[in-house]
Amino acid sequence: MFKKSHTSPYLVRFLVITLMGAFFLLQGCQISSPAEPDDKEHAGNAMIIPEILEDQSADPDTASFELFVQQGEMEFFPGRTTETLGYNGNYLGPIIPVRRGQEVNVSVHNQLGEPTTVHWHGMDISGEADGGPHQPIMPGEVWEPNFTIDQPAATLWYHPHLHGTTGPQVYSGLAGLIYIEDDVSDRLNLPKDYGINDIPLILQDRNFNSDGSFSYQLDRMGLVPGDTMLINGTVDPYVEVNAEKVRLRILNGSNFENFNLQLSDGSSFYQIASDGGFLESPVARDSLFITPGERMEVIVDFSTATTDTEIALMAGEHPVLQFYVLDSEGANTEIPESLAVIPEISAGDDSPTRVFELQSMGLRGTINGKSFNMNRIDEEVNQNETEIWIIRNSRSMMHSSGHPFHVHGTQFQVISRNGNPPPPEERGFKDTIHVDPGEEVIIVVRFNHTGLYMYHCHMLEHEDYGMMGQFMVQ
Ligand SMILES: [Cu+2]
Repeated sequence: MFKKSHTSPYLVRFLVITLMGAFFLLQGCQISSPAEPDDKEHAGNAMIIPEILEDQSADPDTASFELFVQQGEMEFFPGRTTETLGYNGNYLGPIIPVRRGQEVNVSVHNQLGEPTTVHWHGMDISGEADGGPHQPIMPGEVWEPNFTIDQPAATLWYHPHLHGTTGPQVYSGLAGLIYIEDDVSDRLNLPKDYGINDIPLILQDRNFNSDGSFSYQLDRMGLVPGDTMLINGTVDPYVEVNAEKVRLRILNGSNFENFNLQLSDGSSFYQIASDGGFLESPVARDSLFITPGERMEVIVDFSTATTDTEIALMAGEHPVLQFYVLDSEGANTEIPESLAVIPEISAGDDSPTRVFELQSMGLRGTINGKSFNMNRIDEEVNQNETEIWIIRNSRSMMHSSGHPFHVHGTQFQVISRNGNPPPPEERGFKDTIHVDPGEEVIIVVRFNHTGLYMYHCHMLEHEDYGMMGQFMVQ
């Protein structure tokens, strides 16, 4: 599925330039600039592409991974050191590659001086393996969940979920992606060349102090607005692409911030997947509104672009990722007319219905008027029973925040938004849904496993300050 031994054009170019350089140096020549026409000087920093975590199991039906939660250091700005946290590295974590049907075993080693958890966000999974606040990993301990992947190809993610410290731990760098592949994703002729035309984008806004350290400061409204965008842990990033279709797997990994993404030339692109996998067919988009916790996969068609094409990904008014188009064609991939068949989660007239009222004022948010209590089970749900959940964000003078509502342990479907059918991009599987003030979103949901799970606002400071509830599935 992932080509781990791929010889990239960059590697070839690097080797050629290195060999040429060695040759010229031996000749006593000075090299002023590389001879390669593509190798322009780019402003900014080459975007970091996360590693793919090695599956240590030889059996294709199982996958085994080792994650080390550790402290690290980054130089986001030259000459200034930032103390960070990361999985198997200094900042963020590797991509965990799994396949539908695989039994997955993970050993999570907590090498921090504080407890943490690892939550598999978007995974259809038992409560025990979910990695929520009830599965703390103490310093020096190892947590070994195992679970079977039984959901469609999708881009999920993992991050800490200890109650009260999720915000600061994620802010320091604890987050990573999970790629699920299956027969459907195998069959589609989509861009799949990891890091070349299938590129992850973990978007995070951050604030820094002048010494380079992170400035994790809540303002009076309880917000943590960041003035610097990191993509995959890179400040001011650029990425080189071939003149081909490029798939971007986008995660809003920010603690609090929503992003409005578009291309600098205003051109449209195609959304092919939402949180829980492929849409039935690609949806042409001019812009993407993406809220914390959400993932969207899009294809940008660079196949007619040239080396002169100037194009950037914008977040609002700000360019956040510069694309440089190389003088090479790349792979012949498609934006297929149909992507996947999405089985409908259908509810009956007698399906249990629950209402979740979201309210917040500054830092303090509640759901159904309640603040999180780990010793209280808020909802009891029957396994394999389809339910209707109504999520309301009541409008008032005092609070005007939208909230990303996230449900653990499942992928749900949207029935309606404000009484209307959901827009096409919200007709796939979802695990996180934005609800603006005054809005009502109705979802249909079913839990295939048992255990204790969370529902909460995915603005991490709202979550840490109690905008979360828990439900028991049995
Ligand atoms: Cu919120």
